[in-house]
Amino acid sequence: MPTKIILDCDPGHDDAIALLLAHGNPNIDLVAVTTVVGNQTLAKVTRNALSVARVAGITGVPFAAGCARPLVRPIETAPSIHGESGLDGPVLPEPTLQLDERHAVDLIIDTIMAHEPGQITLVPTGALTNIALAARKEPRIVDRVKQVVLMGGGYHVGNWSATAEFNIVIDPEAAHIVFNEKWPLTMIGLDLTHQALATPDIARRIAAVGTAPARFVGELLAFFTETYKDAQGFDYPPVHDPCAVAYVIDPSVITVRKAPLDVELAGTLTLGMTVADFRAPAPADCTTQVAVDLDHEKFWALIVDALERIGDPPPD
Ligand SMILES: [Ca+2]
Repeated sequence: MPTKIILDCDPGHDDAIALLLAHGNPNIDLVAVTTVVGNQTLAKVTRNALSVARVAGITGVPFAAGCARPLVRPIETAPSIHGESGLDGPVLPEPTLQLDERHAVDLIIDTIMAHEPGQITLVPTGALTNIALAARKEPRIVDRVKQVVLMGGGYHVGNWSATAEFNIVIDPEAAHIVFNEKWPLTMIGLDLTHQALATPDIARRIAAVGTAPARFVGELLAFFTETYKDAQGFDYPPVHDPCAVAYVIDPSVITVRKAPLDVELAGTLTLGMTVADFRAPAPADCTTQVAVDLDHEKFWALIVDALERIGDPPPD
């Protein structure tokens, strides 16, 4: 049985690849896609999600727009990494899917409540604004989801400040809510995703797939490579978000370690830092774990496999 997931995202180059992986992998049943302000404004990331849906030939999946600003803080976007559109590089096709009329928070709640407990996995790859509001609006979802596998945070390094990662620090209050609910939560943080580098060999393997979606990914990676070089000093870009989807597909791709987690809200130097308590052993009631090691070959093989399965979607 494939795992049912809701992808809550802010496309975003790596979000787009996460969406393609979720669509193209047979172990995933993508039941909803929701968007949140982050890499760019809500309007831009929502349009980007729908454009990626068209590229990948995704139909029959509800897409809903969510929160247009963080809970407390002003909007902070990431054009230095993702460009003015949020998905610069390839030509973005005009969307053909209609947005679901519901707010993302309601689509998330409705989807979880319409399924038996333990059926839905939440995969947030942006700020946690929608997920936090969903947990507050309908607290019963916390017991009903199977698990939360999120891209965000890190236990020894930041990228938007010395100590904090972008998805967490742009809405730390939302992250605090999500990290403190008692659902099983896996933090796929920078410690892990900085191992998911798109090297030239990876780009060649993706190009060799030879389809329109693979060319689209190639163009995304080409842009992402340049901005990560200029803005963050990386030789090759870390492709964060699909790591969370890959863990849901095959947990053997990522080694995890159980540890209590929390989000710093009061620090002057550490706002938005995700703090992992590695004093062993983790308490028996600990529901959180962090990603430690990536099987790079297995991870990229999943991406290439998904692109091969997607093939060239028929024109709509
Ligand atoms: Ca993202």
